[in-house]
Amino acid sequence: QEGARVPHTFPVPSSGGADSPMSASPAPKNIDYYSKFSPSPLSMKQFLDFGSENACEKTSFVFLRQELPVRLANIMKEINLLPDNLLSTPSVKLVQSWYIQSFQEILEFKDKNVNDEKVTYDFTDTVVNIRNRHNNVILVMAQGVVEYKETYGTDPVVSQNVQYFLDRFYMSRISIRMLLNQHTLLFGGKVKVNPAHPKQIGSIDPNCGVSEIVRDAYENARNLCDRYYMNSPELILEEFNAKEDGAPITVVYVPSHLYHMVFELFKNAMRATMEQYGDCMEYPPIHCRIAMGSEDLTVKVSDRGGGVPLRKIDRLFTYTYSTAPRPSMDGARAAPLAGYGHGLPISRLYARYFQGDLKLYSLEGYGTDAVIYIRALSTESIERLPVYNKSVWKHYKTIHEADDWCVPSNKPKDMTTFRSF
Ligand code: W6P
Repeated sequence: QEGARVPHTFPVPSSGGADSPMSASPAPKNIDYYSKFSPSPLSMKQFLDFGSENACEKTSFVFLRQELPVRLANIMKEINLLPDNLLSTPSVKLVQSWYIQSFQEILEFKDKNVNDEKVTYDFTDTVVNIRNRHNNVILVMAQGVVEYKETYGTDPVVSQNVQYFLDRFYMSRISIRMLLNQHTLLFGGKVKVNPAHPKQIGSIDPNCGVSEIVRDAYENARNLCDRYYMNSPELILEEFNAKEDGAPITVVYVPSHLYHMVFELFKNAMRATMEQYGDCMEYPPIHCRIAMGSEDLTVKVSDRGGGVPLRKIDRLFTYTYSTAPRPSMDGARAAPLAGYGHGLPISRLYARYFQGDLKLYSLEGYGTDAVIYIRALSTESIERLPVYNKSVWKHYKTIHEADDWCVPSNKPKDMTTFRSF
C-alpha cells in the first residue's frame, strides 16, 4: 500500500481522558507503522472457516492481533484529517481516546506466546472490553456533528467531508465489531455453539431465512407505530425464488445486519404512510417483495406514503442534514417512530459491507420503494473496507474549485439582445 505520508501532529486529549498520559505513549509511532498495512477483507467463507472444526482460538488470535491494529490505525489516521474545528470537539476527542486505548491494549499481545492459554484467554477478555468501550461511538459522533453545527453552522465543503469520513469511519467500525464479535462468540464461551442459535457460526447464519427476519422486523416496527400513531399499516409479503421455485429464500448472511436494515426501512415506510393518511381508519399496506436471482438477493419495501421529491432524497443519507439540533421530545411520549437520525446511512453501510447496496426510488405524490441488494453468492460476499492512502488525503485536502456546471437561474434571460429583427 502506498500511503500519503503527510506531516501531522498527534492530538493530545485536552480534557485528559481516562487514559494514560499521551506524552509517554508510543502510540503515534505504532499508528504510523500499522496504518501502512492495508486491511485484509474477509469473505463469508473465511469467516465460516474460523468457526469450523479445524480452526482454533490460536489461529483467530494470531490473525486479530495483527488485523485489529491495522484496521484501527487506518481509520485513526483518517480521524486526524478531519477539519480542526470538528477534531477539537469534546465528542471527537473522546472517541479518539477510545481508539488510542483499544489500539494500545491489542498491541500488548504483540510478542506474547500463542501457546500460553492464559494469553489467549486474556486476549478474548480484552476483545470483550474493547467492544464495550466503543458501544456509544455512533451516539457520541452524532453529538460531535451537532456541536459543530451549533458553533460553525453548515458549510457545504465541511458537510461533504463529514459525509465522506463518517461513511468510512462507520464502515470501519462495522468491520471491526464483526471481527470482535466473531472471536468472542466462537471462543468466548466454553463451546463454539450459541445455544440460542445453534446453527449460526458466530453471528453468521449459513441458512439465514429472509422472510422470517422481514416479518420479525415488521412486527417490531409495527409495535412502535401502534404506540405512536395508535394504528399501523398491514404487511403484504411475497417471495420470488428463481433459483429454486417455491423454496424459502435463504442466504449466507449476518441476520442482525439484515434485521437492522429492514427494521429501519419499515419504520420509515410506516411513518410516511401514517403521516400521509392522518386520522383515516384505513391505511394502504406496505408491500415487501423478496427475490432470489443468480447474483442478487433483493428485498424491496414499498409504501404509499406520498413519496419524496428527488431533490430531497440525498438528504435522507446525509449525516449533517439529518442530525437535528436535538428534537424537542417531551419525555412523556414515546420516541418518534423514525428519527431521521443516522439510521438510513448506516443501514446502507450494512448493505455495502458485504458488497450489496441500499437504494431509494420515490414517486413523489405516490410512495417510495426502498431496495436492499445482497449478494446471493457467499463467494461474492467479501468485506468492503476503507483503506488509508494518498487519495484519501487528497479527498480531505483538495481545495474545492468552482463547479463545472451552470447554475440554473430563475430569472428569465433578457432575450432582446439576441433578437434577429
Ligand atoms: C418515505 C421516506 C422513506 C425512507 C426510507 C424508506 C421508506 C421511505 N418512505 O416516504
